[in-house]
Amino acid sequence: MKRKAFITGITGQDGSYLAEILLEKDYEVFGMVRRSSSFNTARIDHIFGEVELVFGDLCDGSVLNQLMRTIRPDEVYNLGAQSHVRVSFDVPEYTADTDAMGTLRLLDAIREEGVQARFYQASSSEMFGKAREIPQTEETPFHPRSPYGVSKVFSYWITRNYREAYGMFAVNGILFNHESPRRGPTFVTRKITRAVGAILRGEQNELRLGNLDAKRDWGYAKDYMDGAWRMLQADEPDDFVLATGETHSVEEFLDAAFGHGGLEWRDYVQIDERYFRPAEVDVLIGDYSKAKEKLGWEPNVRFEELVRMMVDADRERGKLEEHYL
Ligand code: NAP
Ligand code: F7E
Repeated sequence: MKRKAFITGITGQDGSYLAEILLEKDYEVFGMVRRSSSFNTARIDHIFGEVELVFGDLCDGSVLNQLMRTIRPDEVYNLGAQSHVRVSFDVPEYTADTDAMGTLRLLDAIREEGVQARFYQASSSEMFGKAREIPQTEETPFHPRSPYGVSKVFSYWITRNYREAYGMFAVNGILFNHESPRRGPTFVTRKITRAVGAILRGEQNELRLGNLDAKRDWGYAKDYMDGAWRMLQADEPDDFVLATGETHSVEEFLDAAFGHGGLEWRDYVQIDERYFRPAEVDVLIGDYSKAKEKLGWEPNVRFEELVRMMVDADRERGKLEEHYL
């Protein structure tokens, strides 16, 4: 019998890569999607016939219970979230409902329905926020700096609590920023690489950005979803950092991306107050040695290659596809 996996957030960047990885491993893949007035499945259209899509929402507990009862998955990956940090300041209550309470609803649906599923929670380096040490490990204390980060801290602890209280195989993947040509267009990396493509095609002549000094540990989303799968195959449930161990500023990303397109970013970039955050996370850099030791996981794609991959994809992309991705 095929193993069954249930993914929330299957229409997102990570969900689309994870679905591909699980299909390659011969899983039966169920993905929860939200009803939308416009198409929201562009990232998974190429595997449309191979996955089973079901409607639901992390804010709707009764549907989560019903889905767990009827599907009875072997593995549950909770990737669904209002994942934009800046937007979480605009919609804090909705962010907490989805990103914090949604995790509790899903864990409790698994428990209530007596489903023997292994559970993966998409935890985030944003939980480290105003980081207490460099680099950050599984032991670094949290100091979140946004409603998004605070919600993810709740989800981290409720996942650990269900593991400790009910013996569930429930794990946190503490993932540092990970990007790809499928990254949402309003995150800074993709905003930059899309702009390079559009400038080279003569469609754009300005790029408005916020804080260029922030530093992030940027990896490749597909590598990280392989790590998420490995966490659920381990002998014991545990929490793991996935990162590259390198940090770069937004300015360095601009240098690399515009440089790869043969452009000088200073000719195009304008600083715009709108993109600054009420509280910022200045520097993140992760130590992935526990994942390397216990899961045999390492990042394959590093900063320079990631930037080139994203710029090349956005250079080639036609206008229509660019609109959807
Ligand atoms: P993403 O591209 O923004 O995708 C988010 C997904 O969640 C989409 O499928 C979205 O559906 C869905 N979603 C949003 N609100 C929902 C709700 N109320 N109920 C059910 N589904 C909902 O995010 P991502 O980059 O793939 O990240 C995946 C997960 O990892 C998220 O939980 C994120 O917070 C976390 N994470 C991401 C990173 C990173 O660097 N990418 C790092 C650490 C942790 P629609 O398509 O309908 O909007
Ligand atoms: O910002 C700065 C901004 O929005 C990165 C999510 O996947 O990773 C992501 O969160 C940095 C910040 O990602 C703009 O101030 C400058 O310092 O690309 P971002 P994020 O906030 O790090 C974590 C790990 C997650 O868990 C989240 O889900 O770039 N920045 N100018 C800008 N950021 C944006 N978005 N837009 C700008 O114009």
